[in-house]
Amino acid sequence: MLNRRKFLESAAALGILGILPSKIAKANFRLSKSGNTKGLPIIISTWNHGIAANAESLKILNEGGSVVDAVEKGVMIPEADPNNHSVGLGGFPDRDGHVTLDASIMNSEGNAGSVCFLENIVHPISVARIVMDKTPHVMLSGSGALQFAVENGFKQENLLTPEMKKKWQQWAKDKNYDPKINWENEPNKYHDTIGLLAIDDNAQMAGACTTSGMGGKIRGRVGDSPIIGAGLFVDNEVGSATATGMGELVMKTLGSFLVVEFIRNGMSPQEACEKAVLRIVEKVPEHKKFQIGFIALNKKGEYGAYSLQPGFNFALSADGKNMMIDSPSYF
Ligand code: SD4
Repeated sequence: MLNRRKFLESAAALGILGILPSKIAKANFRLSKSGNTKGLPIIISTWNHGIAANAESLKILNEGGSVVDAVEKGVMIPEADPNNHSVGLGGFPDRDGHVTLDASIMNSEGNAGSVCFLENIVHPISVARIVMDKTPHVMLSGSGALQFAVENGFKQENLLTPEMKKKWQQWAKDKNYDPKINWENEPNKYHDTIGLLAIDDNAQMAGACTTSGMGGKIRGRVGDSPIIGAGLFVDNEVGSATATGMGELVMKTLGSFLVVEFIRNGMSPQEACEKAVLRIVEKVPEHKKFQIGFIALNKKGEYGAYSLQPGFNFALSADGKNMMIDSPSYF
């Protein structure tokens, strides 16, 4: 198990200690006695595609946009990228060749919106946002979510790009549904779900999570990402968390809610992410076969990340820099 001490040691071995601890130190922002924040905003998001998403989020904040605008617009970048094969347009399809999308969003007022099993819409996160802002509901699914999107002016388009159609046809020859650790990332270095958390310079928090889910999944399968409390949870008084990896494990433990509850009970975001991964280890016997990663922020702007397996990384935008950091892991 790679604990935080070992994580810092390995960071030192990699020669990044001079950078990383100062980043960590600077990221451990405290609310000053006057209530003003120092060093905010902070944006954190999953995987390499987080760099571009964070940059867009930060731009929105710098232009005076709200924190919920920032998280939505941030994750729209990978959603629209046809070369990103785990989110939105160009996502790896389900077993039957359909790209089906899940997304969720939460704002600082504790409101939530989500869509699941949504087809033909490039930006499920924006549909989730409208569910949150304009309806009395939290979650819309499948054809109902699509109907709602179209009624709200979203254009339908085929999300299965020619490249992914070819890859799916190749895969479908034996339809061997055998999800493995970091499975979506092989063999073409695809990257997973984007979960993005932000805290603005007034210490207001929001989060967004969007994905095409498990490639080759059974048609109709919905993962953790649109389930409030599983793939995403934001409590503006306490902190926020989001998850990536095998959604079934996150759903069985209500992972993101658990991380935020651990923070509420006094843990740092790092400790909270570690404890949530441990919960999966303790409760889900098949955990060894899969990857899970959590990232989290607390109200003070401290962040944490932890995964089950090595290989998870996250993008951190803080103190005028936007950088990738490898997460410590249980195994
Ligand atoms: C899901 N958690 O649908 C998402 C996708 C993901 O690695 O992150 N897969 O289960």
